[in-house]
Amino acid sequence: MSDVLARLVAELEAGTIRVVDLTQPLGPDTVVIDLPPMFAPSNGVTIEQISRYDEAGPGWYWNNLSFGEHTGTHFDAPRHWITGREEEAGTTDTIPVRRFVGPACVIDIEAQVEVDADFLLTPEQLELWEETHGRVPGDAWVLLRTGWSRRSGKEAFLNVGEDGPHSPGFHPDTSYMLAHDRGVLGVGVETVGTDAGQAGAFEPPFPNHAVMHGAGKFGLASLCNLDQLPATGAVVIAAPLKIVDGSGSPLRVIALAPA
Ligand code: 23J
Ligand code: MN
Repeated sequence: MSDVLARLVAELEAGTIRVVDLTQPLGPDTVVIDLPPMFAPSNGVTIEQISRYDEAGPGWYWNNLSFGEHTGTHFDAPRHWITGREEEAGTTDTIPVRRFVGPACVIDIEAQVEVDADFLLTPEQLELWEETHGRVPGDAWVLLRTGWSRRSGKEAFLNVGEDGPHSPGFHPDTSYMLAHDRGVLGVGVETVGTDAGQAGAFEPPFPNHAVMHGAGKFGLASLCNLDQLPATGAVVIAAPLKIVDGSGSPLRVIALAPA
């Protein structure tokens, strides 16, 4: 029998393993993706109080919630995209829970994004990262550290210009390499979606979504605190709500990291 769980508890207690919250607050101020006007928009967050120790419920506080599945820090399931529509176990309620847990590879491109908001991680740059940190293992979460989570408010976070939104992401070849050659669980980003801001104009449109979900892989959007993780060595737990036939869901993403 493994003693690793007993050691995990002891190291959490000792503080030699930290629990890092990779999740943005979810509330009325949460910024939702702005698609071109010909497409239907997603609702943001509405929180409606049912009672708060008052006539409506003298001893209890609770709210009704309303939001799109792809709001705030959220999970993209394979069937979110048309390329993944045939995926077995492709919705939030059917994905085996084992697949919500995996080692994290954190790729820091903050410096590049500083000078180019449209920066795309290329396969060559991924290979350069691997020269230092080792090959991205199978069933890993690959997290793109861009510093974008430091941008607050709709204007800065979506960064929309006359020619649409500008935010970083993955080159389509990199998405392909991660999904098919490395066999990742999925990718996570600090931006509003797992595709770059300009990716609606790429071929195919939104290639990270198309490639990842077509390969049965997942997405995590609007992450934060990636600067608190090592390049390798952390474990990420990202389990969406068990929405029946859900395409995704807001979730709490946590990482276990060495202190
Ligand atoms: C729908 C259409 C395009 C995109 C998205 C959703 C997302 O980013 C999402 O949240 O999955 S790019
Ligand atoms: Mn999404």
